[in-house]
Amino acid sequence: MSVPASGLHQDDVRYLAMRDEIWRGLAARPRKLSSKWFYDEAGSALFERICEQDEYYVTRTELALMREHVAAMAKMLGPQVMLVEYGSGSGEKTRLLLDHLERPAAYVPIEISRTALRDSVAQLRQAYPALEVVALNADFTEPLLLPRPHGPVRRPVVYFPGSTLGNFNRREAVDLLIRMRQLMGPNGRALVGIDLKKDPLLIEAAYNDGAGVTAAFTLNLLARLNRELDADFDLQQFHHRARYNVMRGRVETFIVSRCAQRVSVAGRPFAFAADEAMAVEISCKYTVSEFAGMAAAAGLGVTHVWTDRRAWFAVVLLEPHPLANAEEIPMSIHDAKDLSPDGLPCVKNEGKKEKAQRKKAADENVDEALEETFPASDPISPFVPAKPRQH
Ligand code: AVI
Repeated sequence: MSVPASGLHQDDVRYLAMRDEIWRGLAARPRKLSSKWFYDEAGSALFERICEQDEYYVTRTELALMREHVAAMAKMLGPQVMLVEYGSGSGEKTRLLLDHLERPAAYVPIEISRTALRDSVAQLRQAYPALEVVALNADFTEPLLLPRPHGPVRRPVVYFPGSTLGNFNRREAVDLLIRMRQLMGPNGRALVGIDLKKDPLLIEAAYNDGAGVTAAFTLNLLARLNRELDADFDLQQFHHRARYNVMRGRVETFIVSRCAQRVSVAGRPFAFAADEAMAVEISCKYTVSEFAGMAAAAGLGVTHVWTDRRAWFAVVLLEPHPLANAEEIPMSIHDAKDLSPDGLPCVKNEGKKEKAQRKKAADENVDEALEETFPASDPISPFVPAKPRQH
């Protein structure tokens, strides 16, 4: 375990970062906590159960799509792919891809939860003993460097299944796609799973399953704060609410206070009014052309779309815009010798100053996710290819 120069233990740094972010979210109006806090061990297990619920069509639709088209996908990606997955993924979709890829060069899962990463890597190493697996314990929304596997790599391919991109607002999603383009480099490709717009009732039911698993998943966020930040939320006094906002094309999930109450989080008091809602998740649904517009804003072109017969879900193949300026793309390969003490490669993070600036901007826009829509006049400037250099 590394000890930063300040003398603080790495776990203390993580604790303080979590505490400060949660405090900021609870102090904001409207209150807003990131859905990334859902995924502790209990939350990840609950998410697995959500995927098995009849109402949650997302997982089984994507899986069926993968089963039907994985051979075609693998053929388009070609041989000696370094498969880089956003998330820990030892699941069936990853295995389908690995089974069909021609001589995959390496598999690189990028996962923020160390335990989830360790478990999935152990399973994958067992299932694919000949495959080089290099785990990155990192946040894929941050700048990353890829490892350099031992064997030859023809192209890196970023795999981002599950419609997890939909959990980011449009600006964050475009930023993530830009990082993806930078990470994959000019010859790279990305395979991204997106949930498509459909009957609002079907979508809303998926986030309000009859067995109450999604509600338990949402409220586990409060239980996690009780466990990890010494908070005293009474879970009986809050409820889950998920509604599909048709105009914004997204499910918006809230935790609502049943009564006026005071809660303490890491020693700081917060007062909730009766029926006050706290935003905890968005799950964006796209049309293929909306998604293609976001990809274009990030310098990526859609080269193929696979969708099911009902057009509920799509897996999209992306490649860098041919005129994306190579100079703007930082070198994304580093030697895998840069290991943390427990053997997982470290990633190079942005500097303190950049991080502070980004955090400040995020604080100022804490409720941006609530305000955001998909208008044609979206303020995000589109990707403009750099002019070819004159020699
Ligand atoms: C992980 N993510 C894509 C899921 C979704 O559909 O937004 C998380 C989830 N939240 C509630 N149910 C599922």
